[in-house]
Amino acid sequence: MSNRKIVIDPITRIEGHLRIEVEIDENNVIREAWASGQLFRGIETILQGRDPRDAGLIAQRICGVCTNVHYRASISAVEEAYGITIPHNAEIIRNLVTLSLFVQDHIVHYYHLHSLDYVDITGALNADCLKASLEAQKWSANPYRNSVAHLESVKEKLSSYVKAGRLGLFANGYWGHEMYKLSPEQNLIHMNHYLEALNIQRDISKAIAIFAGKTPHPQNLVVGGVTSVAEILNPQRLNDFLFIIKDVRGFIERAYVPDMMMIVDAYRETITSGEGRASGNFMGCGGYRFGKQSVLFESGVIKGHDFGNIAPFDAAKITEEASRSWYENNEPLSPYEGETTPFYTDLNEDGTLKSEGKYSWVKAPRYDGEVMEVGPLARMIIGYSKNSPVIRPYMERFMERSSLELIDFSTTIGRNAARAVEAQICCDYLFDMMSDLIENVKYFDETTWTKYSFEEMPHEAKGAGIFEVPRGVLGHFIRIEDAKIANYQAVVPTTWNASPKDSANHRGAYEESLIGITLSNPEQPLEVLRTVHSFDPCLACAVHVIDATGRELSEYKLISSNTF
Ligand code: NFE
Ligand code: MG
Repeated sequence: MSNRKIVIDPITRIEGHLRIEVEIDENNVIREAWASGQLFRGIETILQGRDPRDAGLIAQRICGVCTNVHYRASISAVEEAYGITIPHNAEIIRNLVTLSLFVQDHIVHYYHLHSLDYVDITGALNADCLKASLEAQKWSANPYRNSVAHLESVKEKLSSYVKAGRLGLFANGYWGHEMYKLSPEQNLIHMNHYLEALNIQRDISKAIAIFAGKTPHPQNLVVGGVTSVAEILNPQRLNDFLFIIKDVRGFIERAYVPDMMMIVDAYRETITSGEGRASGNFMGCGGYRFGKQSVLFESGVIKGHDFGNIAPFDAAKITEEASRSWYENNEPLSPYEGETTPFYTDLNEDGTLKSEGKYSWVKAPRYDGEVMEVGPLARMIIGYSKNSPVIRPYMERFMERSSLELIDFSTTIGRNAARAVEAQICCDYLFDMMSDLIENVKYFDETTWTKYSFEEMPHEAKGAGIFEVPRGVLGHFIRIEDAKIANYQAVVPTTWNASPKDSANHRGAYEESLIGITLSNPEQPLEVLRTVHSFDPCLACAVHVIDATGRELSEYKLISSNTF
């Protein structure tokens, strides 16, 4: 039998529109893969010709999830172009908001977008609640909301959905698939936390809104600083923030991390076999200062899992190319010179992607010509390998309790484990950052904005705002001419990970991670979903602009209707 193609379109439980095609051999092993962003949108073209001070508010509309980070990266790019240094208070406020977003994003990703790839909700209906309560105590000394009565109420709620045929967002799962490995009790524990996580993510949004005014799409950043002036002078508001974060910390310690340990244990075989490992190239730009000289994330570049050999990160080595993407100009370009001119080419006659030609609205960012994986996994690996006093203790604790080696994290499950560890770190360090803010405001300085005069700023300038954000390294690059935005490019985490191939035919990280995976049932390609989901895709961020004429540029097709 010859190779067969499987098309999953759309991949759901992500942000935006992603199509995955894989080619499997006669043993159902994936031999080739194509990741395709299916929507042309982006904001970069809309920004041209505008006042640089307005870029942030527009750029944050790139996404509905990580809105804050586009806002921040954009404002920072303008600040760099103008040579403006923001006050320490402003930096801390920005960090409190961004890192709260990390925590919220990671929790939503794991429970609401990804856990059902491992948790069979129908399995939970057969759980013995007393046994489930005892099971949870194996994974945590103090499991989150774990009374038998509470677990009974969760089970009853789930049963009522099923009995009434109201599966709603739980419909169309591959329930009963042979690759679901949790016991009924473990499934129930997870479903309990799935429901609790809905409250937790709402609460973090409230915390973010204390400083950001609102979320998504905050309102508190301006070129030069932040507008959260009343908040930093009001102990009640600072306390409100900490109270929420304290609850969230409890959830991470007593639910999220223990649940991840349980998943590692139940799916250990897939870790040992290296399922979902990409090229082993990792990139981090580092950042998030606190205290006098500490930093949350380390920067660096690792190639081919060579953890002992970390090159310094240099943003000047970033290019984007479109040789396999639906844009004109195939040359690798610096983001300052980047172009966003659509050039759509057809699909094959059977509706599949062109194996050799252009096949995605996502461009291909490369570092020194090489593919890089970015995100929590990259950050944890770089931090651990560079002996970061922040990252290393958390990683060591997780590794010891789960019997994982560093290389094991470079897998589908490990990518999720790294994200859980990172959520814990970000949450814990919010307390240190708040102390830093209080000390600074109390003893040194109350400033939240660096005064500048727009008229006196250079009319020609360029700058970049480069940050670690929930899914990896984000860069906004602005070129200003005549005091207006001449060119604007956002090189986004999902653009790195979901990138198509390049002119040298190097696969993007999603594609590479899929090669070699065996599908136990090609009709229900659960293994593909798991691995792609483990990156936490956000295609809304990754793609570019609407056609100025409103012309339909891509057709939206549901080829496999039983995906979820
Ligand atoms: Ni739309 Fe994002 C993050 C950015 S995307 S979510 O994190 O930037 O990759
Ligand atoms: Mg871009």
